[in-house]
Amino acid sequence: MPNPSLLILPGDGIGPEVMAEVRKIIDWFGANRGLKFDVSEDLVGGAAYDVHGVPLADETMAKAQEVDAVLLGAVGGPKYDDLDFSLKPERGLLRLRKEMDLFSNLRPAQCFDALADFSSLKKDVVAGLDIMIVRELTSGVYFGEPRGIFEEGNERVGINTQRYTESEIERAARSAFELAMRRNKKLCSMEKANVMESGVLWREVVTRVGKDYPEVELSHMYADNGAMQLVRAPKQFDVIVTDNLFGDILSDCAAMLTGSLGMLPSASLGAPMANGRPKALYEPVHGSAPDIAGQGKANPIACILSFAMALRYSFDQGAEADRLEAAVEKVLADGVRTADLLGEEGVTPVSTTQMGDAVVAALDA
Ligand code: GGG
Repeated sequence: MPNPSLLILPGDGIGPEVMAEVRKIIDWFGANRGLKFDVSEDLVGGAAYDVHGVPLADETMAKAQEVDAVLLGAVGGPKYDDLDFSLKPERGLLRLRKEMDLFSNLRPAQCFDALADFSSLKKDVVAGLDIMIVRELTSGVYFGEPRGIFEEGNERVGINTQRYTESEIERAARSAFELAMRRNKKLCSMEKANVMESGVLWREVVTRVGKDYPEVELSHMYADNGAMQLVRAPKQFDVIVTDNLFGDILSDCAAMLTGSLGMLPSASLGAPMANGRPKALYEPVHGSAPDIAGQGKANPIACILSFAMALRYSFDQGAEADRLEAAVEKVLADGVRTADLLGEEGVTPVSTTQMGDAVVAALDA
């Protein structure tokens, strides 16, 4: 049997720094757990633009379609702010999501015990928090047409279109119900059915899909209320399903319940491939953080936990994913903190590299 294949796209800003730490973890699993991967590396985002003049080369896109999983760091940066919209680094990532048809983006927000005091909220509100946000990833206002900046009379108008078909809503909803079935059988769907037509359809379709999952307790919430409830009482939720834009915003909000945006991994999953595993791309929820890039300050945990999700969802290695997550938990319990996780007086932050080394040492322990 050939080794499973993994395409690594470090991207821009802190992407390459956090990915270097994941490479250590991948090597550890090869050396210590007999889990060897065929790893290849390529460019995405601004890094691809600098070399190829586009944020994702066709050859890289083709490779991404062939491998068992893609692991991506982050894209974007001020250097590319003035580029034509079609050439911006983010368009490389959007192309990957769209052409791989990764419609279901799983964003778990878990509060590790060691960080419960550090979250933006009171300890009793977040201790033990374990929720999963399912963000629809290939449609909605990110991709709807018409889009663009047009002349209208004597001024310009910027247009984006929020658009969802029933089948797009249905497949995202189904993936969320399936997850809910494997968790606490509770699903909350968030939209703005009070002001948006797409929200009315979203609610109707999710309700219809729910008939196939009678064991799942389904509720609906307007997304603005959902944001407030996430901050007020996040443990009322188990799985949340929402659209592309609301999912982006709500998951950043949920990140602060866990302590830092540097803690949140994600898995973007599509339809099953010939081997029965879903097409998949794994990436930290955070972006390229140009303000701290190159300073060794970035927290690599979100990217490391994204690899744990790859072990679980693409490589059928749930026990090894648990092992890696436990190593992260141990490191945090030991008080190791990157700068984004500093709150306690007298704690000196570790660098990105030191955090990666600490996770490897915890795996060894
Ligand atoms: N690792 C995530 C990342 O690089 N995000 C930047 C980005 O392109 N975000 C677009 C979005 O997901 O809304």
